[in-house]
Amino acid sequence: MSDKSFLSWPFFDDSHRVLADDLDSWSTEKLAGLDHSDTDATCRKLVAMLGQDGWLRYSAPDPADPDSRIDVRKLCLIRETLARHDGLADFAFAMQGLGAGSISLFGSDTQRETWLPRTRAGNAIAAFALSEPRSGSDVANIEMTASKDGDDYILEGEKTWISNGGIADLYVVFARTGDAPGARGLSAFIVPGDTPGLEIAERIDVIAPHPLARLEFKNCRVPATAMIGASGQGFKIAMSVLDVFRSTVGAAALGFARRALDEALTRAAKRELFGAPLAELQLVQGQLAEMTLDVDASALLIYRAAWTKDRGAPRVTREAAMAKLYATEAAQSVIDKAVQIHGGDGVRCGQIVESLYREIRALRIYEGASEVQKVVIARQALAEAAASGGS
Ligand code: COS
Repeated sequence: MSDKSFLSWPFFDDSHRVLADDLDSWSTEKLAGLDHSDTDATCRKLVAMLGQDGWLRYSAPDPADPDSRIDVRKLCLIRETLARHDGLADFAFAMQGLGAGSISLFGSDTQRETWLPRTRAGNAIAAFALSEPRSGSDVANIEMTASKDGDDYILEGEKTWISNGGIADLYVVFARTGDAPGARGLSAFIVPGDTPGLEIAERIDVIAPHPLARLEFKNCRVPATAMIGASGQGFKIAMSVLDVFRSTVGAAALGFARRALDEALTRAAKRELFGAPLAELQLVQGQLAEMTLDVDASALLIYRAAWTKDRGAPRVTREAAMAKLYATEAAQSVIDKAVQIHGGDGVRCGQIVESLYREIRALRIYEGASEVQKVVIARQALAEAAASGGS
């Protein structure tokens, strides 16, 4: 049983506590024993389940409800809880939010009304297509082009490492419209998965399987109405979406770390060594203490970032970068310790800590590698110091 005491922290209200409890019960009932042998099929099934049972309604606001807005604390609680139960379930939920995020935050009424009811119901799978072979961390260097042709744009180029690539019904694609060099020359487009000229060039296998692909766009024509926001706004749209969803990556890492800690605590209490439970060895106690501390420190940074955004801060770039950086790096360390406490069983295929060890690794890379988060944090600290006259 995971520690739930954090739910009484002042970042949350009763609606958050009820959500976390209800989803935990749902996950225990619905995710145990899920067959993962066919990743695409399982992912589709998970999106449908999450949609049917109402969890995806938190991933994008309801276009029919003017008061509906993204609650980042709820997104984080959902990712943390799902990740604690099943990494692919977390992925399925997260990508619906990230994929639809540009439409939720910047789409026109028509775009929101067309797509969000479908992503919220789990009837349309969404993907966020930003990275390219030569621009993963350096977004301003995107090479893919979108050229105006009458009332249309023609997309040419490549995207890679695209989560849900191959199974998505809609891709939000960032391309160069040439309004200005660098970051100011990008725009965002909604591209339905069956658009002629969009091809799945390669499926990419990774150590914790989930749908992932390289996409090619050749003479791929979309109407000008597919553009999200204004021409040239693409970089800011991408960054603003990442500002919301980066904290949730930290939350997923936190879910993995909590599960690893739970597994390690159980193991340490049950497994005997030198005539006593492992838990009585002070070296093991030291590891358990560091793991518990890492979990709470991560949670504090994540829910600080989420609460700050929910309170209406226009930008939480620094808070979200800290949450993602700290929680993903800490989770890697927590899970590594859990593997060590499990001894040989820790690296046995099929063990929970073994799969957590594979699941966590990508989170230190995607949606802004740890090094990018450090750049973001340092730049802001330097800018603030310069603005206040330096020290
Ligand atoms: N929200 C809104 N606007 C933002 C922003 C944010 N979070 N971050 C930057 N901007 C704005 C800046 O204010 C600047 O605007 P002006 O031109 O009006 O001054 C503009 O965008 C360019 O910003 P900046 O100069 O910081 O851009 P850089 O090219 O130096 O890029 C990093 C900065 C490295 C931080 C950015 O490219 C990044 O986050 N990279 C990682 C991307 C990523 O997560 N990739 C993984 C793919 S998604 S799975």
